[in-house]
Amino acid sequence: MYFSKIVSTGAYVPEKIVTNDDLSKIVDTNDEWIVSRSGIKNRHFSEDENTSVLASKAAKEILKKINKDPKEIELIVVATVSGDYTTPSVACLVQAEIGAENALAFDVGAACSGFIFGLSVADKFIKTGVYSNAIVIGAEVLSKYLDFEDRGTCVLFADGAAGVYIERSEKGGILGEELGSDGGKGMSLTGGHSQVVNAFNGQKKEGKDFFLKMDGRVIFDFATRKAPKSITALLENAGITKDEIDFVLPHQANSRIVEVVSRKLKIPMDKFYMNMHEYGNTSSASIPIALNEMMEKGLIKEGNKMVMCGFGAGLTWGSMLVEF
Ligand code: 4VN
Repeated sequence: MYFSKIVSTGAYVPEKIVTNDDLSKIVDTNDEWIVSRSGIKNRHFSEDENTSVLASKAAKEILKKINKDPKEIELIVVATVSGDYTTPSVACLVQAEIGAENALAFDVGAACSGFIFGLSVADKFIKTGVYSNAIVIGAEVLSKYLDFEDRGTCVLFADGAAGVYIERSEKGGILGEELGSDGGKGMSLTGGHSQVVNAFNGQKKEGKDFFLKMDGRVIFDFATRKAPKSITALLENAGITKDEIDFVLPHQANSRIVEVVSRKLKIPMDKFYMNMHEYGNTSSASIPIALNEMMEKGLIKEGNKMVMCGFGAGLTWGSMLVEF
């Protein structure tokens, strides 16, 4: 059995920054409300770049750093719930755009846990010796699913893409994971419903089910219960204590949720990395955008141990222990 080591990262967010004040001009909200409830100040919204464009730009960033011929990439996994098309997948569009013609390419859809689920799948291909490297990207253009008449959700979500290049290694890298799903609560965070309308069933398209809709209370309770449980189980299974963890990188949904998770785990807030104030909640992209930022700031040193933890729509959750 092999391990998958995170060798490099890359990110791309659309240029346009939308502030809380910008939003308060079109929805009944204000900066104080958004910051105090979520920690979010700014977010990036795409003007004309779809999800595969963001993902391809992130992939090119990654390739530039590792100085590798794209033809040598063996696997591309894109985590997304906001692909340009139902088909082709975003991963296939990225493959063509970056010229990774020898790579297997497919998408994984698990919303806010998507990057962790995608990394888990790629890790299995590497662990079992099928492939020796992979690019895993989280990419979303959620702005196209936002209902700007729903002030509870449209201020939270945003657009962006980022990812990692992982490679076969004899030790280190991904050391453990704890993933799960609770479909029973799935209807508390929905979006992009495709209704069964055809020429023979007499149905007409109606309703707002295309838009992202969230029962914030249910998701908040789920996240603050599940994330600490999942991280505790992950560390127990790996035989590692909390003190040995250098960083916790949570899904960047809401700073208040992260504070509760920190308190419950008794892991101090200064080990948790947060950047939702600049990017909002970019679902699958939130963890890799933050990871790339940590890398670029030089915060992560050789041998450091990190727990990444995604949680959200599905409902789904996933924690992963990584040694750099
Ligand atoms: C994980 C979480 C969230 C989320 C849930 C609730 C929430 C984000 C509810 C209360 C509200 C402020 C906002 Cl924990 C979303 C996802 C989806 O990525 C995943 N914000 N809030 C208030 O009124 O205080």
